[in-house]
Amino acid sequence: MDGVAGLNQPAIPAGKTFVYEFTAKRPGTFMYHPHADEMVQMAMGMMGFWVTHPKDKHPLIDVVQRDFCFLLSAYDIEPGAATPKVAEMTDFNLWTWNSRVFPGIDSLNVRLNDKVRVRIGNLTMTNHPMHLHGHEFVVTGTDGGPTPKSTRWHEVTADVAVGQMRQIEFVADEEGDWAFHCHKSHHTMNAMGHDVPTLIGVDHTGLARKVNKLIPEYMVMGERGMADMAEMEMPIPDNTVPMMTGQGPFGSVEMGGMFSVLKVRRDQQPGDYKDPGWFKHPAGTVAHEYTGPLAEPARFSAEGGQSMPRERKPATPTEVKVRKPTSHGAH
Ligand SMILES: [Cu+2]
Repeated sequence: MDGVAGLNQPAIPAGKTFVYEFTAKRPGTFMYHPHADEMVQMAMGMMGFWVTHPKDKHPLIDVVQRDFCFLLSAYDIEPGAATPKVAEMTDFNLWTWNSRVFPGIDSLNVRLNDKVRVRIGNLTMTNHPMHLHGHEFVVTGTDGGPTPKSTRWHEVTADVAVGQMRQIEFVADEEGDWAFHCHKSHHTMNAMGHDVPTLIGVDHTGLARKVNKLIPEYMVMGERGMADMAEMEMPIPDNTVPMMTGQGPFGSVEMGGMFSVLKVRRDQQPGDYKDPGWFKHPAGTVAHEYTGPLAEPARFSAEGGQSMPRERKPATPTEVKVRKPTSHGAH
């Protein structure tokens, strides 16, 4: 019944209901999605997660106090639109966990010294290196089921390839608010224009004001980078999330997409998944500004040199034609 329409079963016509019956033979984490008009249906978010728990104690499955599931999916939704574009192959603009993006996603709230399991299934069209701060974890399960103990080593990032599932486990033995996110930096951002010029280092003081007289609500990318956009919460169409946003205890978090927070608390009750609020950092544990003298950067004398000497030739005038990519239209 692990089927493809036409190959193993007739396709399910619109408005009909089909019955699938099978024996859940082994414990593990599984994903399901249609194999009919697949690209369109998955671009619209038709997919789900399935967890089979062992009936009895399993030698490779530890008891955990917290068990989280993340199904990774991606969408291409024009800012202001409500329907995903279904013909997209690689250039998605919303990277989601359980079809949610930061900050519209729950934090992972656990009790200090809980054993925590996170199951991550990837039904997007690219891989996602999932990264946890503050802890090291082991991969205890794959699509094939629980991994033998001899194959487990500690990591802080586990790549989850297309169509794969990875189950990670760790003991939450560090109190705090710990980032948990995909390590691809554009996957912790929400929809943005791709044709944004890089204006880092460009002084455009007064420019936005002048352009604003002609085009109200115009905004240039900040000279210090895109984070300016998060701080300013630029005007966006309805049904759109900001590219980067989220208000943390120390200011703008400047995140989006595949990002959440693991909150480890001493007084979180067993089985209580409620958000405990921000962590109260003990005195002396938060990074702070250094106001003492700054040393000159130490530079190695050969820095910027080459591993082999260049052939010294007089320069000849050469004409170079460079074609700059202008859009993502040619994927
Ligand atoms: Cu990612």
